[in-house]
Amino acid sequence: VHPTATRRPYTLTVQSEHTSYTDEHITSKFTNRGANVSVVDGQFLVTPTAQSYEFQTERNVSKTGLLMIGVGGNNGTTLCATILANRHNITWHTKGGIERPNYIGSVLRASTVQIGTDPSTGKEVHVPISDILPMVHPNDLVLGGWDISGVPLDKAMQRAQVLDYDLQRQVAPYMALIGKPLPSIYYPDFIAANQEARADNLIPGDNKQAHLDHIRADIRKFKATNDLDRVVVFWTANTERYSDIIVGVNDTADNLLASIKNSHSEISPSTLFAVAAILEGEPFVNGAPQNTFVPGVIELAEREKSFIGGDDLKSGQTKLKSVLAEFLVNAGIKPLSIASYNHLGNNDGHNLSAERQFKSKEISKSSVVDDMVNANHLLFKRPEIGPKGVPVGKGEHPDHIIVIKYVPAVGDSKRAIDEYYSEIFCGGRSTINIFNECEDSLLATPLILDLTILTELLSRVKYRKGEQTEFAPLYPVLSLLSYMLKAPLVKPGTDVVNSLNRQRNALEAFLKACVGLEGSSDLLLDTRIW
Ligand code: NAI
Ligand code: DG6
Repeated sequence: VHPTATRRPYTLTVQSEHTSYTDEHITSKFTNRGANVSVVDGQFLVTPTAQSYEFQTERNVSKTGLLMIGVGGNNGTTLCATILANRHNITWHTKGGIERPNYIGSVLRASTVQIGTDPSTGKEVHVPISDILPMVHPNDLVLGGWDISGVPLDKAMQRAQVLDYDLQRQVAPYMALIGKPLPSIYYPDFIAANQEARADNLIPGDNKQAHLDHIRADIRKFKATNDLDRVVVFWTANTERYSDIIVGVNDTADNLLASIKNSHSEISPSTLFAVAAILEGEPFVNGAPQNTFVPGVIELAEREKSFIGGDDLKSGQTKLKSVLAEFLVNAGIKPLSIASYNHLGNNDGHNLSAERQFKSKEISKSSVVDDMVNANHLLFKRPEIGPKGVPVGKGEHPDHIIVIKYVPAVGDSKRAIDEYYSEIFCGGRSTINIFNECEDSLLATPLILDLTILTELLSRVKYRKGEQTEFAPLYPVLSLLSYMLKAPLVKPGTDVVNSLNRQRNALEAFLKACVGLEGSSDLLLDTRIW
């Protein structure tokens, strides 16, 4: 068994006055350091700030279920089959030899973090990220879900054509035990018309309140039947079109709930699933790009203190873009245009060949360089400031286009081509071309695992600030999930961070803070001084 696939006992102990352990909790003290900046007469006045916090993490990992909407699709079936292969240690033959199951591609299970230095050798010590705090092991997730297609999971896995035949053959009996997906909600206006033939497994009727109640009952039943503490509800179904945000319809929590009662046509299936999870007090994660989280959903999550995260899994092309764009801009090089093209032949590609569904994906893929560009006013002109102090227009930005084409022959093996055309020193030009052939669902599946496991963990972390006496749960919008998401949902009014490195640093820093480790490990002060 690959090391990342094995279960390990929790082994990390921080010996410090800032960290304490009981059978139930790990409690840590943390000082959040920053700086307030004001500009007076053209001078930056910077005042360092320090705010004390305590974090308390429940040590007992919840018995966790993962209910996927779209479980019969490529991601859903690949996730179930690969967990089963890991759980049952199934090996399979390919023309290259024997393959073993693993969790490569999962940040939590297959990447490490530096926790300090061994004084006897002076060498850095790295541990798997999943060793910092107690986390659910993917093999222990209880799996289930809904799909508008009633094809049982063993056959749905064959339909997806993602996994090698010899693995499919061996895992099929286990997939058959999960069986047929639960019937789901289908409002044809939201996904491409070319998906209609799949829709044979539907909750009857068109009453949206009844649909919401049905989904809520499904979640409760799954939780009770499997004796679970926590159920993460995960949208990995087709990309929907954007919903219109309409005042009085979906702009507030109360309006949204009333619109569901009235079966308003603008309430999408994904929004109904999100509302169902929130009302059941279970986390909801959106792995697709549409605006499931209309303002009413966010307000409802705040009101119910229920966790939400999204949007859209960030697997290959966009991850690379967030790294490359940051590299260019931080190197003082000015990207003038980024042209991104891809073609793919799976059912996701088929759905995205419809204009309105493509639009949702185009939006989530487009925003990924915005913060890096906005952070460098030496390269990119800021917007003019209007008479009332309000910025006029958006400021300078590289041309950025997204093209997606459906080419059935290549199946799940997406081909992505990106051109970065940049201005360099004294009028020079640089062109970088990337060609990336990626097995889409094998990149996406570990992200679903990471998002589920992190979400469960974050639901066990509480904090108190300064002199507060009570510990409180984290804010419902889990922006710490950003590393795995193309268009991260953040607390309203706060900035989105797209930089992959900053997203990863934030996650590492947060996990370390929860065990009382702070400070930048990259300062390496010992190596800079005598
Ligand atoms: P897929 O098309 O193979 O699977 C989607 C499944 O959702 C289908 O089985 C379909 O029948 C089902 N479905 C559609 N509407 C539904 C509803 N209302 N209720 C329940 N089931 C419903 O797509 P795939 O490749 O699994 O991707 C899933 C989603 O994840 C898509 O939105 C895609 O854009 C997004 N995504 C996929 C990535 C990848 O690399 N595979 C990466 C990033 C995002
Ligand atoms: C074509 O872009 C299909 C999409 O669903 C992507 O495969 C998916 O969103 C992953 O995109 P990226 O840009 O993260 O590789």
